[in-house]
Amino acid sequence: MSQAAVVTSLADGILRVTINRPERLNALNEAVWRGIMAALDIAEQDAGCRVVVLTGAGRAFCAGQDLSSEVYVKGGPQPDLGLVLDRYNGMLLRMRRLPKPIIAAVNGVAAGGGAGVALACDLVIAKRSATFLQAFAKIGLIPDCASTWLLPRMIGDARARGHAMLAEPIKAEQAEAWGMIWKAVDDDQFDAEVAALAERLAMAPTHSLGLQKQAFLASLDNDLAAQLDLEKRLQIEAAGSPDYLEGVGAFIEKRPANFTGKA
Ligand code: LHQ
Repeated sequence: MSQAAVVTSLADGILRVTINRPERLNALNEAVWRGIMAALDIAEQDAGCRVVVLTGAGRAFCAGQDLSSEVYVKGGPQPDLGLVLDRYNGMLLRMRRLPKPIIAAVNGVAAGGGAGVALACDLVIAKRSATFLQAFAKIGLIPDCASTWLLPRMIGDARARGHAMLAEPIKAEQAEAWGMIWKAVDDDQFDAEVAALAERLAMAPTHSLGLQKQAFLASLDNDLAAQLDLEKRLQIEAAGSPDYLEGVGAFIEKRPANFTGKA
């Protein structure tokens, strides 16, 4: 039997999603897309999931689209790239809209669409030895999987253009310094740091983190007045959650809060 392209496990509030094609550096194909979509079904529907950790098996996070299948036929009629990108676009929107935090645990190179998938997560933590590569210019393509939208907002237009047009790998430390990722950590500390971050978010007020995601996503398009209105609406909703009462109660009583994550 062939191995699953994506392996998922749910325990202690943490849904761990591992892209599992290490021999192809976890390149994306239809099976990987289906596996991540199935994991997002679990994340959306299972109240036992309070945080998602997305990572790659072996030495890479994800090398982007599998260039040996689905998108290239030597000398033949070229496949429908629009169909392939429709799949990824839908997946990326679901990730951004998921009302729970997603950690990208970048264990190695994140290239092409794989970089986009990582950067679309809420918190990106990377091994110091990992690199981010907008590989597209090397093969005559443009950055996709949200990179042209995310990068200028994250690192500014000048760096985004240089990073994409020169298609040179950026070290995790540089990515952190540029504000492209949350944190670069020593390789031997990576597993422990990812576990600690995931455990912390699994005990967080999940519902309000989902509302934060809505606010941050909308802020990228809203003007100040619209964003203030949205903050007001979402804050009123957050204040209606049991975790608000628990959080304030814990503060007053000088004890740790015990959040349920519920709405
Ligand atoms: C691969 C891949 C790969 C297949 C390594 N595919 N086998 C979506 C859909 C529609 C339209 C187009 O756009 C997209 C989005 C995209 O993502 S397009 C961009 C696709 N990705 C790339 O262009 C990156 C290609 N890979 C690389 O540049 C290098 O492999 C990196 C820099 C990621 C890693 O380099 P190395 O560490 O030197 O590893 P390697 O190149 O030796 O790769 C190891 C193996 O993995 C090798 O196979 P082999 O049989 O020789 O051991 C590679 O062929 C295979 N592999 N990436 N994307």
